[in-house]
Amino acid sequence: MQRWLKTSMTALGAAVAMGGLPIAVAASHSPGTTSSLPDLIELQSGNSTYRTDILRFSERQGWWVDGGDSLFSDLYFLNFGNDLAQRELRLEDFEFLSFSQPSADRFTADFFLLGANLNFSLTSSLQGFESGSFRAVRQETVTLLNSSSDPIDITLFKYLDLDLGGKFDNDSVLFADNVLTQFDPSGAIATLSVDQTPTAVAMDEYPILLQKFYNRNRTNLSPGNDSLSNTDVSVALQFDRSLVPGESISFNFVKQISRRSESKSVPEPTAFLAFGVVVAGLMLMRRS
Ligand SMILES: [Ca+2]
Ligand SMILES: [Ca+2]
Repeated sequence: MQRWLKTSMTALGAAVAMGGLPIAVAASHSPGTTSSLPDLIELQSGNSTYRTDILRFSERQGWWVDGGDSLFSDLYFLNFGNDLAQRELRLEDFEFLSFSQPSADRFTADFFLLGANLNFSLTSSLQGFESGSFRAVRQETVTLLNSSSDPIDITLFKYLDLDLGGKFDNDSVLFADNVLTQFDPSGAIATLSVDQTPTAVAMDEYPILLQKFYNRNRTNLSPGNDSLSNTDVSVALQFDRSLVPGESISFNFVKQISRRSESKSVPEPTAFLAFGVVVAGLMLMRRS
């Protein structure tokens, strides 16, 4: 039921084509790495599966924990310099460099942009746990390297939409001390922690934030509410940074899905079965 962007993508493509973006001209692929990026990347570990299109919003991506699907969007955008007419870039605007998936639970994708003056590297890993634990952890590191001879002012955005408990319209979220916590009435709870302090954190009802990243205007989030309740929440973090020549910066994001502690007692086999039926019913309702 995350239904909005499909039709907007065509207009978006036209906007990109007309935008005159500073996209790099040529790529030289490193030996020993994959020469193309999969449309959909899948990670698996223990009780959890993560499926993602890292380039663009996709309804096919998700994060499954013990069979329950938390519709999941996790996207990055970048602004450069101070030209207000230049909208932010998406990963699909970058020049693809390499992709590797050394194991079922990890991948790395590398890009460059600005005429190869900036490298963007994304490493993503999944850690699942024992079946029935309703717990999984994803770690994601974004590294930016200024390989030019000039300073680069950069803004990194991380957009996040996680629909907990199989329903998208009943979540709440709060941000404090660089930790974002999301929860819903089912008892499902998710956290995102980051080792860098954001310039701004915005939270809003879907799809307001996503529209900001997919329209033609340059996005600049302003610090706003630090909580939002009982709706289809989505969140964006903004990091303003400046990189001198040769400088790199890394952002480490850790996302965890779990139940509240009072739900962690091992359920009776019959109760567990009933819970599974409820979850399956919710998924069917949402997708019908
Ligand atoms: Ca929910
Ligand atoms: Ca949501």
